[in-house]
Amino acid sequence: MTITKTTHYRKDYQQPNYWIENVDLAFLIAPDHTLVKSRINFKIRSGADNKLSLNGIDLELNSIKLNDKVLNNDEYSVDDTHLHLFDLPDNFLLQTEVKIYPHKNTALEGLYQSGAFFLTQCEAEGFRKITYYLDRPDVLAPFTVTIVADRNKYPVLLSNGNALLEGQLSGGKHYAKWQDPHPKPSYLFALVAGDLAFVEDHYRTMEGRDVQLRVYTEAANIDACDFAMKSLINSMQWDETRFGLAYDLDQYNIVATDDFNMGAMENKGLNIFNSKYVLAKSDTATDHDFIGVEAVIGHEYFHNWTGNRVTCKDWFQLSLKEGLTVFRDQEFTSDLQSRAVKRIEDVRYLRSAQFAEDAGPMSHSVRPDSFIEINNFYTLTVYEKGSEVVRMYHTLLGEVGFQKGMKLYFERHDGMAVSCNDFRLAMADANNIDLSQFELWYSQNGTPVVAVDYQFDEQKAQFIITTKQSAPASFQGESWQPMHIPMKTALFGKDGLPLSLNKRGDTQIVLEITEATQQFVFDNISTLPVVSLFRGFSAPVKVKQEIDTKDLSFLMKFDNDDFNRWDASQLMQREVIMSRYQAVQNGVEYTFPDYLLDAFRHVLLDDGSDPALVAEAITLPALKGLMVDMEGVDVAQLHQAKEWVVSHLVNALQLEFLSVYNQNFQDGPYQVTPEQVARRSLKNRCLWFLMHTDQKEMQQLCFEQYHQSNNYTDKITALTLLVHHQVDGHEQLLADYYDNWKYNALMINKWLSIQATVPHDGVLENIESLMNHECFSMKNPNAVRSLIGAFCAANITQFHAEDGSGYQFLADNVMALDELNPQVAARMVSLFNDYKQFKPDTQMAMLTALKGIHTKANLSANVYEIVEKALKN
Ligand code: B3K
Ligand code: ZN
Repeated sequence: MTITKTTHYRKDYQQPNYWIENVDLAFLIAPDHTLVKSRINFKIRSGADNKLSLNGIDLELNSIKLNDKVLNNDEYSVDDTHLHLFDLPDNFLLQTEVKIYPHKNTALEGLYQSGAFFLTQCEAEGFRKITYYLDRPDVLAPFTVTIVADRNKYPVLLSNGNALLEGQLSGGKHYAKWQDPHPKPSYLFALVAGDLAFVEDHYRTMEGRDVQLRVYTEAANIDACDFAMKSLINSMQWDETRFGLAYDLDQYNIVATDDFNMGAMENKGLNIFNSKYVLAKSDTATDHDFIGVEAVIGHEYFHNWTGNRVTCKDWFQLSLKEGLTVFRDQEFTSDLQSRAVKRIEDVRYLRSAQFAEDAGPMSHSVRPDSFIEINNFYTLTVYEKGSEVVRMYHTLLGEVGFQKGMKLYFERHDGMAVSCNDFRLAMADANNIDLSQFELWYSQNGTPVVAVDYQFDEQKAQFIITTKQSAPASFQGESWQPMHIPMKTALFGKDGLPLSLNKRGDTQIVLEITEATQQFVFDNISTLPVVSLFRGFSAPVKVKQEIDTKDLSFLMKFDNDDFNRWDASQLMQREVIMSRYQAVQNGVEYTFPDYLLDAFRHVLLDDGSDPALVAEAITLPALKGLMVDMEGVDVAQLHQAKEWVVSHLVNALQLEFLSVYNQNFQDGPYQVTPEQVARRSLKNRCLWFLMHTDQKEMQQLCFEQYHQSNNYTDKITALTLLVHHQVDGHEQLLADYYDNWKYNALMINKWLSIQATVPHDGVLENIESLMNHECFSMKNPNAVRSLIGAFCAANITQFHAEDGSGYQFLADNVMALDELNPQVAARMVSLFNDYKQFKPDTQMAMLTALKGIHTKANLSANVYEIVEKALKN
């Protein structure tokens, strides 16, 4: 393998010398190799030089012809990464044949094997491992693809677009020919060949096109595809009603595989999915899994317009398609499930993980300026913060204005490869507003800080909000410029009712912060109001304000913004955990405050509340979320501070937890409806608290839930609690589980994760022995993530064990994995990126592990880039 570690810069963008008019590929699939024959028509870009370098990695070139003439050795050259051609005519046909070895491909990039079938993953730069090509997103061409393979072993042959022909060949072979009329970049190419079963349905688009829909999987899993199919139909319908966008081919195929580096891939007409986001049945999938399937099916489907029809000019513009498509999938889930829960979950994740990324060594802007390995930039910043940036247009313009912007964006750019700026200009022009300052959301990295202050003048009946925005510490540019920040705001009177804020009588307005320091004046405010700011998390910023517990309690009761009501509860809980943590550190007393008990009691017993929101409100902040704003963290002490809070709550409120648990028990058939999901999540959250009592009765309750429930959400919650609390009998449950499910990879991955996250000493030895278990393979990314990833990312206290064993474990496995699958190895090594948050000796131990990786010979560019940046930081 060739390892180049060059930095690529956004400013260096140049169009290619040639464009591609059309592509005709033939794949001859044999068990131990594949021949790829290509016929590509090139046309010079006017004014460009008559030479061309095509990308190609790990290809054996068998033959090369230009306009039907075999090229001599001196008419081209090949190195580790390119095929170079010179003295070319303006128009020409290039024909090549290359040999590749998919069965040896453990990086799962390009054409590879999963079980008994072949499949591809080309984004970002995998196509160059298939054939010589201009493997860049701004080169768009229509593709025709012929696949030839053994008829019995590979009865299903799929590629992009519509099926054109199929037939039998001699020697037990058959072929299929596919044609994709929509010009596309190479990263959207896909091919699948194997023995797969499918479920089929149809959808008639609003334009009257009858689309055949299929979900393919290995035969053993065919009974778990119905929910995915339903989700696909829901996605097609939703995109028509909410965005006015219809599907544009006669076929839509989805293929599920157990061997995949990420969640799924939006290849035109042929999505390839990690089976985790396709297969779901009530006895094997949790509510969360079901909603995840729906969201990812939606996400990939929505890419058909935002990504495929309009794609990215270069990979620095990745957020153009990803941020926008995440926004669209978030809205899809919000419209179909609980909008408030979705928002809470997304923001919780953004604040703990994206804020951390933006404060660490990999901090980059939504539109990065440089990278070594593009696969390292499929980040939370590009995806989740990118989605928040899109959401801010929506907040500023409203649904109608936003959709006007979308319409203009497609009118201008359908069939093109464009930039984040093009999207911003479409939003601005469609609404006749100036969004030039908004560009800073794409160019400045780090999380902006907004400090807020209030003044109230009773005499004048005037209330003033002063905002000061400032640069984050991680900002890497020349000089920070104030950003355009929408602050959704409401004011509440003492009676808990929202005040009218303007002549129209609006009780919520979007204040636009554009200056470093700014004042917003409200007249006719006769008594001091309680302020609800950044409602619904209207901008991805950190807010600094003095807010007392009285106001937090008030907002928890009266704020009519679901998100902010939840946020008030989190702020209060956080405050108590942090006070205890600091008290222990300083050796002083701290008494558990009654107000937190009152708040919990109020939330738990308020019959009028949505159980989903109650469940969220009683979920204490996770350690990762707490750590983001801390320095010198002592993980063990922080964990103990949280446990101290939990034990106080559960001692005082055991009866309440138990009664809410019982009230939310449900009979009847399992369904993934917002109502049912809400009640299960509340009930299971109560069980989580009750298990902290360590009482036999509560453990019994947990066993009963495990044995009697009719759904996997309840079962796995109970099992996890029994295992994590090491309740007598849990070993037997784990053994039975394995026996029941050993042929179901997804179920076994969950079994691995439960064990990887046991928060007790000895867990690492168990993990090491599980790595030798028949069910585990380092070559399978899902297994790696479920065992090694779960331990390092979710078992915080054990990963950060004082003896440094967790860090050594991660480092050793990153190095082993890097030989097999650099993309996954790079994800794993990123778990060291937050090392600066910890106390000095923890930092040192993490750095030692990182340095160990750095000295390894032949690191992939993927791992090298992450480690290098971490060490430079
Ligand atoms: N576009 C793909 C991600 C590709 C990742 C390449 N390392 C899935 C998605 O975001 O929809
Ligand atoms: Zn995507």
